[in-house]
Amino acid sequence: MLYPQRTRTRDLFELNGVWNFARENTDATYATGFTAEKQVAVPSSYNDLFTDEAFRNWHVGVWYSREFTLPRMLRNERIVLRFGSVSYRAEVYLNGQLLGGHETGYTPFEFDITDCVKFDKPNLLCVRGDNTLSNETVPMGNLQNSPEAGQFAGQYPDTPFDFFPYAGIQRPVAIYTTAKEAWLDTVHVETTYTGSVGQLTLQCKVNGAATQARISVLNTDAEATVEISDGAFAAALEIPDVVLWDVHQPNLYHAKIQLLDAAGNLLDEYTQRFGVRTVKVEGNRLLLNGKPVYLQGFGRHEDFHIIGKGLNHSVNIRDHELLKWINANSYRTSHYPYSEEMIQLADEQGILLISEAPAVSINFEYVNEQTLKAHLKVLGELIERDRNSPSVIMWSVANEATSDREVAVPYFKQLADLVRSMDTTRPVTMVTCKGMDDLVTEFFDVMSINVYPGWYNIPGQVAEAKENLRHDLKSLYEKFQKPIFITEFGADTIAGLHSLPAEQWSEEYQTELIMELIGVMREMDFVIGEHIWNFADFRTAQNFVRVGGNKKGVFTRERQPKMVAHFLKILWAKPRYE
Ligand code: BDP
Repeated sequence: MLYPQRTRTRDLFELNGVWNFARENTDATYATGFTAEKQVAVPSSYNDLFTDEAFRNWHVGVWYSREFTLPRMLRNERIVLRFGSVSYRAEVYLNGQLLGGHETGYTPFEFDITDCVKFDKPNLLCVRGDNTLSNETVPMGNLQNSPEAGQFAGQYPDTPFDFFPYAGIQRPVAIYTTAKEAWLDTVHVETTYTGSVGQLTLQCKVNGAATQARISVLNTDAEATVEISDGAFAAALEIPDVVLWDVHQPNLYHAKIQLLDAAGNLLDEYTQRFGVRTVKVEGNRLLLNGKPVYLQGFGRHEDFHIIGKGLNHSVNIRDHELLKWINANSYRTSHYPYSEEMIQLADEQGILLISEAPAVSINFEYVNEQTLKAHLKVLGELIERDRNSPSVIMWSVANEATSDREVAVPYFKQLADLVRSMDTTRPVTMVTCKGMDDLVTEFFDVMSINVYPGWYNIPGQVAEAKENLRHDLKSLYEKFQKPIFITEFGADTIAGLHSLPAEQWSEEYQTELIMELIGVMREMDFVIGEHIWNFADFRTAQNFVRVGGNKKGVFTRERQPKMVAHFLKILWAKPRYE
């Protein structure tokens, strides 16, 4: 599915703004219109907008509605309604008619509404959202397990993961048009280079009557015209004197793709952005354009006051500003696909992303075939969505599954196989907390591990925590013989709490622990990256270990630095490999 854009042949407008909102708490029919309980913002999570606890923790059916009018000049166009994401599942009705649904939040979906849209009066759009999680959703939820039976069990709302289950229409809603005769459906870009010549391969799918495709890479001499057959075409182009995409020079190219009919008339035009770069794992190094790169940065969340996980360009800009300020070069989109707009910013600003499927805390006590089906589906949608983004350098298929159980083995093999069948240009990983007991590391290029010495184990004892980490890293490497990426480590810290000598929860403790553990990681040549948990403090479900959320942020939830940020800024100013 393409990201929507306005071109010579396509129109685009957003349906964001203020919509009507109601919880589904009667037997009334909502799909043909309903009495609003509240007004709601789109995009936004609905949970923190209102003052009533009942709205905040509401996770079953909710309804959104609004009207829109289409101008008559679009009468002869094909009209598409597109959602950036609705968590967790959506059903969409236009003028009372069911268009369809989508499951698994965090990925986009769209409907061709050409046949049911009206031009002589306003159109009524009603969307049912539902964030009920179960053992068959990814992520899982409502497992009703006892605290012993799984991670983060027994909290409210009942989620086995450590972030608030925000919900609603959290990303933009748009209408775009194409010509009815023909339109470009999908574009897959792959790039490499030989010497100073960049190589671009395009694989595209097309609908309708176009017979030829003309491709030109803007501001270069690269162009090609190819035949379309069976609704598809492929093209290979060369870019002389290529400027590679890199962290310090995130150079982007634009491939203009035009679909033509037999008489040479333009039917569709779309511009696909791309960067020329290669990424691979070789020995104990992650190579970007053939050069080793050490990942320094964070695990993160889409999370902010009031809007929850709603897209907000200002917050995104501030977050990337802070990443640049602190000299980070990368982050993981823990624990789900972030907005398309955020990935685009990373492409533009040269930030490396490990793009993660929304499979956090998969517990094999509860997994069945449906869980695997949902997991494969959303992983496929994520790869399809982000595959053309140069900033995405690695796929992470899951975070902290109970991957020490035999049943996890065939499950993760299928996930790794799916990724490799779709994309052979990026390494694949799975983030584990099972250490030496992990049974699925063999399927992945990099062993990504979450470790909490000095916090969940060996609390308050930095020297012992270091010794423990040193020992564990050595044993893991000896056993698995893979480069190790530390995807999480850190300490909850209340901004403004100080203590000398350092003790848990103080800014001094977070600083000392993080800086000392990094020292140990850097003793090991096989460690390819240090990602601190977390970039910023974030909201969680309620339980007795979280005081107003998770406080492991290096920045506060307001995006101001804690003490450790200043130390990291100095350390990270000097790249690990020259
Ligand atoms: C890990 C999880 C992460 C949590 C973190 C923590 O991957 O989602 O927020 O620990 O406990 O288990 O802070």
